[in-house]
Amino acid sequence: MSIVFRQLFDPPSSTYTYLLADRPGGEAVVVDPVFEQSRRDAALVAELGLTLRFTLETHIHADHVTSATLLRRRLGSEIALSARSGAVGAQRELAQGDRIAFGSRYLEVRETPGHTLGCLTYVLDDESLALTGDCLLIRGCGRTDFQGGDARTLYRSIQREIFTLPDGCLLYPAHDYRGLTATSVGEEKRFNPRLGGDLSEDDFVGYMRNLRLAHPKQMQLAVPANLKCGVPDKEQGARAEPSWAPLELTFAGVWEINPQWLEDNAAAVQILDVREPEEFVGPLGRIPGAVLIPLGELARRVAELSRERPIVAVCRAGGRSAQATAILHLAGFTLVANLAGGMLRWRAEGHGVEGGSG
Ligand SMILES: N[C@@H](CCC(=O)N[C@@H](CS)C(=O)NCC(=O)O)C(=O)O
Ligand SMILES: [Fe+2]
Repeated sequence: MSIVFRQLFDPPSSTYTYLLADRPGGEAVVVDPVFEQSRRDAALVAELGLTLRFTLETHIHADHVTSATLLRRRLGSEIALSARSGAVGAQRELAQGDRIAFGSRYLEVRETPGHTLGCLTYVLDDESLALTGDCLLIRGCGRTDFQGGDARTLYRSIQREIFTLPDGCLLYPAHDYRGLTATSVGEEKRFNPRLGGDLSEDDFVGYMRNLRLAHPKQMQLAVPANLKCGVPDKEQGARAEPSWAPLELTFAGVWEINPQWLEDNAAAVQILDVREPEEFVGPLGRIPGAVLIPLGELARRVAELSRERPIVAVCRAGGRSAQATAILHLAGFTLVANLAGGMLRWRAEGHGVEGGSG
């Protein structure tokens, strides 16, 4: 069976996070997860039916906080990073040649310092792809002016550990600032403007000395947090999670509540049915206490809803009501969720119905 591979993006930091699993429904690793995207990434793992074994860091990031600890708390994954990273709190400290097994596959660890002291490149067992972190970027490379960076060290890491892979080996970096997604060993050997073609180590050092990049905006916050594997402080924890109900975020980006919670807490929320009027009085019936505002009328009728009490949107199968939550968010409502599975699941689970047949 074929491997599962997903490239995920965090727009504010231009970070790529990678999900790899040995097979659909198998064991997975996530590389370089971003704090603000932890619910999204956990949703994808769940929707694909995967068991997350490890979160891996390619290095201590200066521009975003890792979600390694958040994912560990949610999914029980182990945290793995370089023994030379200086971080505390990992379950596994990695060094050259280590293998990270997930199901029937593994990633091989290669030490590629230069951007930071503890940079790692992860190479898939068959050398068909490698995750290079900020060591080698697409037609670029990681900066070498902080966190123990060193241009000569980086040059030698790339030559020794990456350019010795097969030319066809695909390379996936931790960042791209132009939206480019992948490259290959052969391409970078020829076309990397900093060290490809006939360029020498001294050419590279000269280039890197004159990069003149501003320091990452998040650096003061990100580095200390990442040295603790992204343990959230109280304030961050509160900001990340809606607290009025045990909501689940789908990979599609919709916050959902399960039918049982709604049945138990119906009195505390506004139940908003967004189906058409004939469906509201039709055979599926409706949830007791639901108010009807058809989806097409919602945007101009939001004033009929309270902003203080949470709103749970309902439709036949959960699709139109998901769009209703988006409309409500745009209108400034913050306490909003979609009823997962709509009336179909509500009835299948045997919850109370008003009207309807059967
Ligand atoms: N402007 C970015 C800085 C990005 C940055 O410095 N990225 C690092 C990776 S952590 C790098 O090595 N960039 C290399 C480059 O842009 O050539 C931010 O504020 O986050
Ligand atoms: Fe970096």
